[in-house]
Amino acid sequence: MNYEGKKVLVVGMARSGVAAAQLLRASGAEVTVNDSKSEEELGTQLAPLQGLQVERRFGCGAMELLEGMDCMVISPGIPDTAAFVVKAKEMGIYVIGELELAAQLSRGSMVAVSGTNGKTTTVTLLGEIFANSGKVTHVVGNIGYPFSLAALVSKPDDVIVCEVSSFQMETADTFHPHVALLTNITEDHLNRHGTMEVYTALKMRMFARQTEADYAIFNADDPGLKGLSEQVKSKVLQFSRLQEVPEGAFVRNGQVIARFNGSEKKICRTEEIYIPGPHNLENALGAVCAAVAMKVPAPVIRHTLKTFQGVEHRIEKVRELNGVTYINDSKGTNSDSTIKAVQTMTNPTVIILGGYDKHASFDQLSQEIRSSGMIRKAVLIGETASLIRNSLERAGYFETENAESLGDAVEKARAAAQYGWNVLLSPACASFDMFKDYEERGRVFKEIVNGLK
Ligand code: UMA
Repeated sequence: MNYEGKKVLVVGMARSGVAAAQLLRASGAEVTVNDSKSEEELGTQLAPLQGLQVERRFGCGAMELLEGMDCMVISPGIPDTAAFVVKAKEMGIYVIGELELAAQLSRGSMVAVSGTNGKTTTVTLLGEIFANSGKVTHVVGNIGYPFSLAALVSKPDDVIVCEVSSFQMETADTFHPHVALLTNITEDHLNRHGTMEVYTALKMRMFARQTEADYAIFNADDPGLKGLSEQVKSKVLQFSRLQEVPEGAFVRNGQVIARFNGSEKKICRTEEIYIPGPHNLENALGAVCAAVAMKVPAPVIRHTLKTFQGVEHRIEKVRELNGVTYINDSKGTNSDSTIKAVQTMTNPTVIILGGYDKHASFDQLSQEIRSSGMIRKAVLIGETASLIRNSLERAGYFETENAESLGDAVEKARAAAQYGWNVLLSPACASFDMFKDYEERGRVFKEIVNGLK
């Protein structure tokens, strides 16, 4: 699509929308920007629009701005079922998401990563692998850096590593990554997508435009992905920490092996991988597949796996105080992610749980907490506090206490923790009831913990 001279409405003026407006102006579009919040509420996030020729319409809905538009670009936080989105489509307006826009206008080879968990670690690791191989690399998308900003500067030889969410896939019709990787699928975002079938189908859209010249990578160990690799037209690679796979990456006698076009390469031993836990071994194996498909030499992959230290807010050690280790896992925004954090704990732990209600079940997590033996107390916060308490009690776990705020939760966890224990923030919920996003929640947690005397 050529946006030169087109009238485009950009809805949502947070990270994605602001970046989309910049990209559209650079492409010669006539841009109107809109947010239901007022200019005052939006505050400094509008700073990048300074000096940009765009029409500003804040503090109103998008419905009244549709007339005369050729195209509308929406942010991931806006569902495609929103009344003004449905209306725009009825009016014949071309509606796309920010990710789709950026993908259309960017240059370079694209590697996309989606899945319920492990996306951020995998894209960050891949970003380091490609950068270490000498490529100009852009790590973009759901990770928090809008793809549109990279599209403004990307060159044909660059590599773009894109973290893709199901929200973004609702409005991504021509999205076509050369390599696409699915980490796993477990229950999440049902408040928006309704059913697991819809959620899974959205993740699978990442492969829809691929051809035999492209690569589709699947986690062979994840029951949620069973049968999905049969739906794609591209070359399939798989990864597994439990069994050998026909093509892809796996572990044999403690050695990570990449098998590609029938020949095998030793990458490294599993204990050389810096990031800990079985879930991180899966992330590393997925990244090995994508890197090999992109022809990165094995020594570069090996070096990066040995040195990559993981991502902020994911099982991140904050500090030790009076023999208690405080761990920030604010990125634990769904039950499966928190289960993985619980499984990584090797000392008695007080967990802080709860947040925004995504209508998910906590029963599997509750079973894990009861059976792990490591979780000595759960301090509950946010909208879901009583839902989680009920679920834990159904599982036979009664060591719970409610807290008013994150600060109160840290105090209560601190009081309960004994020498040698952990205090783990891993809420199993999104943060939107109390914070802007999981990053803010993680930062606040770290500030509180670092302020403890
Ligand atoms: N808005 C309107 N009208 C509406 C609805 C919303 O104007 O009808 C406005 C809001 O007032 C607000 C803006 O839209 O100003 C919010 O847009 P947004 O929620 O899309 O926020 P962004 O900052 O652009 O963040 C988005 C992603 N957010 C979501 O998917 C909810 C970020 O993913 C992503 O990092 C960012 O784009 C950069 O590309 C976050 C997320 O929570 C991390 N993702 C989910 C997850 O990981 O579980 C999918």
